[in-house]
Amino acid sequence: MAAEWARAVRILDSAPEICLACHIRPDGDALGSMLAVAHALRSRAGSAGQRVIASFGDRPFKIPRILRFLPGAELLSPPEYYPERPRVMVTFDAASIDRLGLLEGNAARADELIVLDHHASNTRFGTLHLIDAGAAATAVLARDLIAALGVAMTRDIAFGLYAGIVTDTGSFKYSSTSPLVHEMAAELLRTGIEPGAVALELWDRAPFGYLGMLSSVLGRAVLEPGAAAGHGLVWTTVSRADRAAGGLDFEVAESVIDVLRRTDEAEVAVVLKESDEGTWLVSSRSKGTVDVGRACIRAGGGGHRMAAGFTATGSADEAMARLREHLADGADSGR
Ligand SMILES: [Mn+2]
Repeated sequence: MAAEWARAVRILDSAPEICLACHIRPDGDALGSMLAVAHALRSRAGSAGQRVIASFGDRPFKIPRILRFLPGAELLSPPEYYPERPRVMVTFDAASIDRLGLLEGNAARADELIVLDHHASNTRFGTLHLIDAGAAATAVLARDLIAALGVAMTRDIAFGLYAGIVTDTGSFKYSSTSPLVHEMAAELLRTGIEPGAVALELWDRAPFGYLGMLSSVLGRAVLEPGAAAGHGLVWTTVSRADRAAGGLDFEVAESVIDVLRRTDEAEVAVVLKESDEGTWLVSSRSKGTVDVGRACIRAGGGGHRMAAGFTATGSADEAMARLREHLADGADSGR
């Protein structure tokens, strides 16, 4: 692993142009990690004469509303302007190449493809892999990369990294929250970023229409005590119609799972979110007994033991039937 890091630094030190990409519909870890590294590379670009390009493969190219507070939006460019065949490309938080969306082909053609990730399900699609499934977030690896590049921590870098660790540890609530995560948080907070301001942007605000959406979505939640091998399942859907009523973007659906997962009677919580295009993005959370990562990988997606997801065309009921089947024997594995 040390040799891989040294090789990554050598590649990044000598590249005239570095192309960064995170997974589509980026979350705080994907975009935060990428922007942190973009800031770090830019800060030394003057001396190195390097060009830095950062993007993600969504069309329309839209930074999720809750992430617009991150410094560095001006460092991003739409995927249309991405080099066709990057000489050096780095991916962030993408477990497989298809998670790069419109930039999948660019990644496949890249001469050097450095994969920075913490998903156990990572398919190792690059030429160099900086992958640690034990890391709480890709942001932890991004911090290590920035340190290896010899760039000092700044407030702009810290914003992205902090967004990454709070997103992936659920504000230091998930069991991925290690002493190391808190040590890293301390290092980042010392740059002067305010945790309250980050939390407000990420989770603690929404338009009024959100309340109505939440009310309908939670009101039709279903509890299936016998599902997930008897460990219990709670689930609901967030349709386009639910969002349209309040004029809400897709990303507001992301927070629903955090309410659902409180259910005492269910080990597994699932939210099916309908995209503007009509596909279903299925998110699942486990309290630990059931491996939702394994179930979602079988359903064609990816993720971790405690948090995972997949995408489904067709109806929500079909997607749910598929997941129910995979969850039926997903209990107690790996324990
Ligand atoms: Mn992540």
